[in-house]
Amino acid sequence: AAMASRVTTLLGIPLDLGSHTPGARMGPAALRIAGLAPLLQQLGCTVEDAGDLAPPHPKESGLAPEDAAGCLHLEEVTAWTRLIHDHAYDLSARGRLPIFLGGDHALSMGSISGVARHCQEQGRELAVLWIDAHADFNTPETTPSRNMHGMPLSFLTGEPRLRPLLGGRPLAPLSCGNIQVFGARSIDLAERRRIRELGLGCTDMRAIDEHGVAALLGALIEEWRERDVHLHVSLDVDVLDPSIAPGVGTTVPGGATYREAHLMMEMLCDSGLLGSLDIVELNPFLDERGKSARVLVELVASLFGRTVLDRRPSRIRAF
Ligand code: HAR
Ligand code: MN
Ligand code: MN
Ligand code: MN
Repeated sequence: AAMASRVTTLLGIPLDLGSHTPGARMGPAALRIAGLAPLLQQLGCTVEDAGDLAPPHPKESGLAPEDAAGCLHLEEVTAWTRLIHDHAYDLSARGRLPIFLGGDHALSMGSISGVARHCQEQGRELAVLWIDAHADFNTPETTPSRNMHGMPLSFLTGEPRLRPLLGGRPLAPLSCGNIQVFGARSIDLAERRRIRELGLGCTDMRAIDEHGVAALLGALIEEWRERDVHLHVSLDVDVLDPSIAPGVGTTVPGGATYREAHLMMEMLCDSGLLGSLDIVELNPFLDERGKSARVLVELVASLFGRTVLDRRPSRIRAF
């Protein structure tokens, strides 16, 4: 109900140069065709569709040459990051609940940095839940692929090698403790070491197998509620098992089931903390008859309040 009172803004980001396999640029169109806006409206949200951002002209990144060498399509991604940041900051300042429709995960450098800048100005703590098979915590130095969708969490935590991406805009870096990767099962060796040394929050699929979504996500939500954070959820389609979501360039076996993913969304809805959302990495070119786009839209329904029965608040376990 709290969410229904805020205007939800859809912003399409047809970016796929941060990834290896083209096609995610069609993600926003697929999510719209799968019925995202009408579904949110049915759930009581006021929805505004801001359309798609137009691809910007490439910009000089300002990265050191040895770092630039570690980044594919760097000038394009630089221009996108600045453009997305400006829109994310503006939407936040206008009190919207933005849903950033990707596009590959490199877009979160812009979306989250824009939201973070607004939160910093408001003195509001920002926490990020990164629901993903990957940790996306590489740097231009550690990346095995040079794909920038594998680096956003490094940028957002203030990695100096990537700092010039934002140009002269202020960066409000996130602390590693305010980020929680959830659902991980494919992490590079150097990335794993960085997670350990820098203390990035990370819940892998094994922990989810052993303890379940309810206990693990419940504990995170409890902490965030105590601190009344603005919660940004960054949902990477590849967290889902490829059997239910094949439409992604980087499938990894052993992903979240349909039930597990819905429970995540339902718990996040109940938390009342959601302030902004990315839906990323959907590649309609690789999908099977719209299957993955449809699953994503179903998940968003749960995140925005769809329930099976009327749940009486007293029956919802206190987080
Ligand atoms: N860790 C690998 C790399 O850096 C793969 C990253 C893939 N990222 C995504 N988004 N698909 O999560 O190249
Ligand atoms: Mn605000
Ligand atoms: Mn990702
Ligand atoms: Mn991923």
